[in-house]
Amino acid sequence: MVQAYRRYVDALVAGDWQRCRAEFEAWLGSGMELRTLYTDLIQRSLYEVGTLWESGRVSVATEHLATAITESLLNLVYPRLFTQPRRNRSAVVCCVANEFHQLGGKMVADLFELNGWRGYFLGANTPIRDLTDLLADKKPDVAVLSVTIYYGMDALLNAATEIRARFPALPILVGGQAFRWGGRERAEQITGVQYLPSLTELEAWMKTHGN
Ligand code: B12
Repeated sequence: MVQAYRRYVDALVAGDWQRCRAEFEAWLGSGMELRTLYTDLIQRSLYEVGTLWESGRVSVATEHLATAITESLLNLVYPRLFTQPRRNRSAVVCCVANEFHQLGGKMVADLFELNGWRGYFLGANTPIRDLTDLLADKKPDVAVLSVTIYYGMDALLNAATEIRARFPALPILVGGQAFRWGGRERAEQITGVQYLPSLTELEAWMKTHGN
């Protein structure tokens, strides 16, 4: 496992899509839970790439290539996502305004699908007005906001406040790396907002909300 992870990261940093794909498919074929694959391979490897980039050991271009490879690999998971019985529940998942880190939110939406929910994923940088209009249209059972950059926390709080004003009873889940630096208390002061630290807690939440 350790060696397989190392082979994968080396291939990722080398920009070698073929080797990444081979390693990824081996993990996928091993029957490993998707949540574990997402955290132990995908998340871990991108955090490592981030550290390499931050310390100047890989370029922005290398980081971009690693991210692009990762995004393409996530599509290989699709056949697995829609095999569960549908549960007549849905979630709208998005990254707040000016938030361009979208892989975490994508994983969250995938996990909803894997558990039989409809997981609408809006991607990066979603303006609040468009988000609330979409919520009015789709009428989901929960709105989910992801934030990575800590200076995006105000945008998240604004989005949650706007959603609460327009949809008083809609549960709002929030999460993402930005919460490492704080923000949970301020977010949970808004009625009906709950912070969840991980995909594990998210699956537990689904089980108590209609799963
Ligand atoms: C790829 C990347 C980018 C790409 C993103 C492209 C894309 N398509 O997503 C681009 C090039 C856009 C980018 C830009 C920037 N980035 Co960047 N980026 C990264 C990198 C390397 C990987 C991000 C990633 O996908 N991680 C993997 C995912 C799966 O992890 P995750 O987001 O944490 O999600 C998991 C959990 O948090 C959770 N989760 C997420 N949301 C939610 C919600 C709920 C409800 C729940 C339950 C769970 C949950 O689920 C996921 C699976 O477990 C990180 C390194 C890192 N540590 O992540 C830096 C990093 C996040 N970036 C960083 C920085 C500084 C920037 C820039 C400011 C750089 C710049 N000077 O321009 C800009 C900011 C752009 C913006 N306004 O958003 C810093 C942030 C530091 C900080 N203190 O905030 C990091 C940490 C790099 C570093 N080590 O310094 N980046």
